[in-house]
Amino acid sequence: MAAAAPGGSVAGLCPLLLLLPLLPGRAAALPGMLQPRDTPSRERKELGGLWSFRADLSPGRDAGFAQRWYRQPLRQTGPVIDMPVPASFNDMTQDPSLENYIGWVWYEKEVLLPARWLQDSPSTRVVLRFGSAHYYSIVWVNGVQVVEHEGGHLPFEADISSIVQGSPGTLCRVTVALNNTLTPHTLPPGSIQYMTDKTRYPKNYFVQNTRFDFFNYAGIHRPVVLYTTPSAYIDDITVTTTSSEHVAMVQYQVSVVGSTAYSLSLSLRDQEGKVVATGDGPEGELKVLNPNLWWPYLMHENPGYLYSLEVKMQAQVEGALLEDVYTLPVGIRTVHVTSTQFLINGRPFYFHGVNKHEDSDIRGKGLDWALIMKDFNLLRWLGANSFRTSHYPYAEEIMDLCDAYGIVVIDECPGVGIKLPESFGNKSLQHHLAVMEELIRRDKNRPSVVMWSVANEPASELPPAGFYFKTVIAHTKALDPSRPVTFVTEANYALDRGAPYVDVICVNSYFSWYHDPGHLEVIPLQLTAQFENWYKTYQKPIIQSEYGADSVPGLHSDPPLMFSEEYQKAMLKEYHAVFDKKRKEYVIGELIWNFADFMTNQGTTRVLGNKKGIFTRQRQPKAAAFVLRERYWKIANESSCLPPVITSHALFLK
Ligand code: BDP
Repeated sequence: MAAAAPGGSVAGLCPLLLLLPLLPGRAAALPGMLQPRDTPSRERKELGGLWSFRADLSPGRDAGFAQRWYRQPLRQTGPVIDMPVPASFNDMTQDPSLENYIGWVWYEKEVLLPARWLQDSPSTRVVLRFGSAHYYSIVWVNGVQVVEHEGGHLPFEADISSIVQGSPGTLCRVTVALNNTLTPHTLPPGSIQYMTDKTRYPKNYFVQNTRFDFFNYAGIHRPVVLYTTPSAYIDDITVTTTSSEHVAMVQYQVSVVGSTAYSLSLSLRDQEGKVVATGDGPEGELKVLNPNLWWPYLMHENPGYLYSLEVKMQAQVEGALLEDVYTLPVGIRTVHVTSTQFLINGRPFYFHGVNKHEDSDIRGKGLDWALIMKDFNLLRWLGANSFRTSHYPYAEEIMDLCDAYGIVVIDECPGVGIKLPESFGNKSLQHHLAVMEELIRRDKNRPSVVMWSVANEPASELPPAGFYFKTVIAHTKALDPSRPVTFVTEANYALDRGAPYVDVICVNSYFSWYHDPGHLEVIPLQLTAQFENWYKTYQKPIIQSEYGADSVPGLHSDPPLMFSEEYQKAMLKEYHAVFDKKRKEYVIGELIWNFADFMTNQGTTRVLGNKKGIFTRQRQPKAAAFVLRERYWKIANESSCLPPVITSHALFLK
């Protein structure tokens, strides 16, 4: 959304980026990325709290590398400030240059590890894991580089055993260099623009242009943990489920690293702790009689039913017997798409939900439990059964709650703002494929995830978009044949080159807002035509994946004028009337833009951010929230497979 400033020129090569090491091409198969859990064989230590922080303010932003800040405690390299983790750094001080900082920042934490983690060497493995950091990360432990990772929103980790076990009793120093520079080939893409007109800009002046509509927060956004496993360990587990009337099958695959002489045993427990099926070996099938299916919120009186799959590995390593245990929550459910319906467990599912952002005051995109809980309580108050992770993967902690509460998720990768022709080239494509691999590796076992979204509003009418999306979608389906795949489009139905490859058409439109602003009366005609055109062309079910209007809370006007709460309400009602006709045919969902107001770049159409929330950024309802609440509960009552009418959301609050 950031416009190119006049008088500027896009630099061919940006000095900031010369510092970004090039990662090797995609590995054949990624190692596992199981969520760290405490189990009888594994321990965790959270590294949250205050870290030392230093933005590299040198002209080339490269002093940290030139002076090797990772070789010593950061405070010895120059002035540091305390920085909370997890959190974005941008809003943490009163300094506008940190708010808008682009380039390398440095984080550091010193931590003492439990002696038993270090003494059990070589049978204990110590791993350092980041839930996410924006965007390019290089990590050192005690001055030794252990990992680098490209991209925010997804986890990465490093085995640091050999470094920490060499010096027990000493502090373990974790140093992170993070760069939030975006290029046409990162996801999301962006570009650095140097302003060379000396009469208008100071020397070396540049801005980062992005084509997405949220503030580009940066920092260590999700928990950093140290955890242990035995040196032979369960590396990955993949689970898929099928079910017929009284029997379900849970197919599993387990990979082990560190030994070839191992045995695996599996037991699946229900919520009472009763073992309902057992298995052994690295792959197989568990048979569950009369299964408790995983149902979406409001579709069943006990939504989000999760079994626990306990996987036990025993391995011989150099004469010693090592045991590793990992417990994975498993929901049994199926997903199918027909030309007019989205079926979960064979029943039509209608998405009545929201689009969200990871965004809040002060914390930016940093994980915050209080905010997470408030948001889930608001979602359930609203009667929302689903959301899209617009426009990037959300924290694992959020996804856990979707699994547990039965909130259905369209899981979107950070493919937002793919607009420039150069962002459709091979380099971008390879990175996009790698990001899909990382996303699927992380979320493949989650019952709440019913569909992958590979992008939001790309320039899908451009000629290279056809091959690009054909490839990304085919790759996604090859990695996970069990889920439908989509991307979210705003292109004209007749010009879109990616739509032939999706399973569900997800379309965004802002009639009476960006188009014909102020003219609510055009909505019935234009929205009906939108649906009919798409359906006629593709015969695929359609989700209205975004629609909305900004409203400034407390601004009133009758008749409704743009930006008033009344206008947002009136726009909703016009859209809803059309949805109600078309959901009898092939429209399978409506996701409001947006759940809550959120911060964006500054611009002439943004008043301290995007105000299309039905809740304020502080999570207070606007008038539109009550309209949606009434509607969502009504739809839930009509479509519920429960015998009694659902009258209270309290019934469903676990
Ligand atoms: C849509 C984008 C979304 C924006 C929204 C808006 O997908 O990210 O925030 O427009 O402008 O096109 O409010």
